[in-house]
Amino acid sequence: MSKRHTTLGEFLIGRPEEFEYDNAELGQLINAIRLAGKVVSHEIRKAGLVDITGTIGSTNVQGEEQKKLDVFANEAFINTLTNRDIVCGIVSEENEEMITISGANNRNRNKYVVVMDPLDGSSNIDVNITVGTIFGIYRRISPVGTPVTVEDFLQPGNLQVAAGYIAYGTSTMMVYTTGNGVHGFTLNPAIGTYYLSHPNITIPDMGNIYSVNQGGYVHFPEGVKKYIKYCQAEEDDRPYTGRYVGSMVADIHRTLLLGGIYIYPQSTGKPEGKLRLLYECNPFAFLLEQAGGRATNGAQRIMDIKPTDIHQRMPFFGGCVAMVEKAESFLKKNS
Ligand code: AHM
Ligand code: MG
Repeated sequence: MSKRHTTLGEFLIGRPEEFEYDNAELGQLINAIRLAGKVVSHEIRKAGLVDITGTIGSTNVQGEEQKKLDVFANEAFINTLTNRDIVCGIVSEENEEMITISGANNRNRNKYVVVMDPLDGSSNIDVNITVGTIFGIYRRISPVGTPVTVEDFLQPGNLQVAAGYIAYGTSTMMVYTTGNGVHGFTLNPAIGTYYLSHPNITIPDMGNIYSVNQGGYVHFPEGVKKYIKYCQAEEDDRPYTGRYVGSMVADIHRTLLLGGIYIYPQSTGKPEGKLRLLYECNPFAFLLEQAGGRATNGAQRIMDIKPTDIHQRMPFFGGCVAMVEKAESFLKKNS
């Protein structure tokens, strides 16, 4: 007898406990994200076939070259989120300023803000490696009926009401949390439906993979260098295995499923690290903690940091609790 599989749509309707706030609205919002994810997934699957890879010659706010697919994904998510009367503002990696959405009849009644990296790891597209979309959702703090403000986006990650990612890998998967565990859904591209494939993802207590771009080794803080040497030492259950895709969605997805630690530290050239607090660090911190893991900047819980800028960068240490704590102990000893 064939097994009955739950779809993402059924999952959202069937779990009223899923959302702390307005179930229907947040459900619609997640629905909008899953829809845009399908559109982007479809486009990415054609990337090697049509003239869509390569750059378009413009740069984004971080001074990085934008790829055509970055722009496509950004527009797909912005359009899908704007078309529903739920979101009052968006911060995207691809837009320098926050995007204000005044909603139906310009009444500014929409309650949620979305932070997103529409296509993370996009330098990997031309070589057919996994990329992803990352998102976090907050309730606005400015009064309903007034335009969204930058303060609505500068909330600490512990106020996220939902966060997740879509990995465009060998399969397209959407993984999200609303604070009730982490659930993963795999897209069946033939019929355009996501099925619950990974219910209640929990990160193993301990792992044997460390993930860091060692090309920057000489510029890392002493504590990080010593922790890397610890990972490589032939002692106890080490050396650990090194794995680094260079696509945070793929590296964290693996870490969630197999355990391990993912590090993007500060360095002499990048004193704040590289990753963005709002739309890279915080969503993954929420997911990792919900899966039973830990995420810090080496000293402080990521989700307790009050952002000061919408594109702020932050060092990131995330993964199995024991491994992240070990890395932190090296940083503390060598500070
Ligand atoms: P992006 O948002 O411009 O794609 O940059 C973020 C990406 C992450 O996905 C990845 O972990 C990291 O940059 C890789 O950076 P590096 O090449 O310095 O290791
Ligand atoms: Mg990114």
